[in-house]
Amino acid sequence: MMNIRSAPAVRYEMVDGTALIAIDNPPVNASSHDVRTALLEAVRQAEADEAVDAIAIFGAGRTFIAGADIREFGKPPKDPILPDVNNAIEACAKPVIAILHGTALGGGFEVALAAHARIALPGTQVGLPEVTLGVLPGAGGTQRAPRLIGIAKALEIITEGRRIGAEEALEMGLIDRIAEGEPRDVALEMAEEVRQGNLGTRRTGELQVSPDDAAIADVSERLKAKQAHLFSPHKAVEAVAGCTGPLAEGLAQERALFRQCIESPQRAGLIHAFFAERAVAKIPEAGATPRPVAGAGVIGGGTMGSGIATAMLLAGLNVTLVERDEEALARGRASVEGNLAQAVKRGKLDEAKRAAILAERLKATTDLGALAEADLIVEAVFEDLEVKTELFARLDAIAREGAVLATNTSYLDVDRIAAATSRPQDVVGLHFFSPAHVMKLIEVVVGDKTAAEVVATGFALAKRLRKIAVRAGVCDGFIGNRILAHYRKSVDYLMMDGATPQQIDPALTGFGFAMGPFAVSDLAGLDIGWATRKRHAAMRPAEERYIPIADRICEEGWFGRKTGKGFYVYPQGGKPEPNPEVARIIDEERAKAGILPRNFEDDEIVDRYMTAMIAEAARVLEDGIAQRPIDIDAVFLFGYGFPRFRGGPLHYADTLGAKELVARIERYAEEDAHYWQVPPLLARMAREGTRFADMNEG
Ligand code: T1G
Repeated sequence: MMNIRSAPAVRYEMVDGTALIAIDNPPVNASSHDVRTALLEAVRQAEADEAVDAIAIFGAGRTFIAGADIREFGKPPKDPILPDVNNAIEACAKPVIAILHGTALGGGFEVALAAHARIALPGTQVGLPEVTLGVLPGAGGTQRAPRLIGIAKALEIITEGRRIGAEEALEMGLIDRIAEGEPRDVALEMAEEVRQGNLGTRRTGELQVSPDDAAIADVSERLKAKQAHLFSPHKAVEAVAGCTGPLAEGLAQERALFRQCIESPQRAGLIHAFFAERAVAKIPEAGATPRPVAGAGVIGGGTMGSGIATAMLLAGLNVTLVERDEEALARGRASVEGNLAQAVKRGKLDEAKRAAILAERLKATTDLGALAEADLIVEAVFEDLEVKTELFARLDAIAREGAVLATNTSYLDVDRIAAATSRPQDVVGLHFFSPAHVMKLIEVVVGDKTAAEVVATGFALAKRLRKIAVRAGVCDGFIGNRILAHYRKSVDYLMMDGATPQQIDPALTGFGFAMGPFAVSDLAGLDIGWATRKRHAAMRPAEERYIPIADRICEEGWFGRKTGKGFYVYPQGGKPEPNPEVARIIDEERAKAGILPRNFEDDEIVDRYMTAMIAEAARVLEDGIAQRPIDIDAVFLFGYGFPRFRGGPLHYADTLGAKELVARIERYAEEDAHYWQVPPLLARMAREGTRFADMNEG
């Protein structure tokens, strides 16, 4: 065995004529500058070594290269850039094989495409997910993938950015073989297969590809319809379209288009969203040991309770569902069964598993005592402080020592609920978002006395449910609903002052929201907002502008989609139309208030809406309810349909700058000084020239 030379991030070994190049850059072998430099040098060294007649590249640790190092995006590129490394691999005079395992994605899979053959271990996933990060395969993927699988298939996997399992990749022609064993052993075995002529090798770039203008036109049409507001998928199609010419020209065009994507604000937003999803787990209690949770209790089988129970069952937990009487229990159980049937329909679960879950892991009872042994109990009963404190007092007498007692309240005071027990340290808020078995966000609401390992248990449960937990402090509405309650008023004011719901909603979907605020209210049920406004009535400051339009709609019994009428009317199976009655009510209320309606441009609608959201988010930060701006971004990205390519409200705020935001608020304050107030944090940022991004470290 020849000498082993090592370089940062790459290990080089020569064994019986095979050069073994192991990428070793934990945690995911991202192709950082060190990796690219050492990989290129190792390939050159192997090519020059007469004793070498085959070269194998594989990953150490849990995966092959999982992509470019996205922390380098936005910084000046440092040679060797990955396209150059891949071109050297492809041009190598000796056979180069790539042994894939784990998740060979993006630039990692592009290294594999430049190799002369690709072998995957079972369970490997490959893919070109760059568009999900606002870029495109920029290291040869748009040129080499079509040469292996044709333009149509390449366009599909590149514009969808999906992961492809080893079997499907083999069938498509993206890989050449699936082999069992450790990557290093498979590398030696496959090198021998090449020597024996049992494994063909060829340069992907030399393969011909047939033009397919129809596929390009189809995808372009689809993207225009579905993703008009996104930037990189269209550029990816343009890059692939160049693959029928000489490789060098196609690669040059790909590089130019990739650089355009790198410079786009959408890339910054999507990368921020990628890191936000992971940053939120960095909490003060991260070092605490979560309590084990095998069996959970869910109290309340309504929409939330049955959704929570479903999410837990799908994650493998045993669940005891408790309701107050047989009739409610039957409804709750039926909701869980319905949710699971939907999961089967969507292909998320097979029929046998569904049956097994219902037979073995779901218990339903009206006896609260059945929760005596539960490791964690979540209540999702009626949103009333008295009801919840009474229930927690009962649980205190029933639950075993060390059980985590969680409330799913969406705004009530978790400390008041905890105080109803002798164990406030075991009480935490787990605010799920509806539908609880679909929405990714959970706000973990930490009470004054909540123990660190109880917080850690909430985060561990969220991970197990494949959800994203964000740490929140106690206040009315925690992070998301508190901010929503504030900025939602901005559109009521706009409606009162001259805009209409059917102008406001499209202005905001044009910004990137999946739905406008009035359509969302109709979907959620106008009665919910009505109840919130009634709850706040006693505390509402006299100076606050109150808009009675939604109340009047509710007084007519129009609660939105569920009653067929709200801000919009919902004809059976037809498209929603503006409710003409609402226009009448708006006119009446404007007349009563002596308001002469004025015109609003879409941009001003968006500016007011976003400025109100950012202002309240700044106050949530000042009050310590959210740890960092990135936590608030995560709440809105994963709980409120905030457009992912914008990165979240505070990432978006940084694109405007604190000075601009303060100026806007001061301008709007001339109409309404109570609603439009400059948060001290924002004023300070404007003075100091700082950004929310500066507060995300640590
Ligand atoms: N670059 C830098 N850091 C990365 C990274 C990457 N590509 N991928 C993951 N990390 C960090 C992540 O932030 C976390 O850090 C830790 O690794 C574990 O990640 C030229 C331009 C690979 C499936 O899109 O999908 O190649 O929080 O918690 O759940 O054409 O990470 O511990 O500090 O997610 O096991 C294309 C992105 C890039 C893959 C593993 N590649 N990564 O999931 O662990 S663009 C991707 C993932 C590109 C080329 C273009 C997942 C994973 P920390 P994790 P995981």
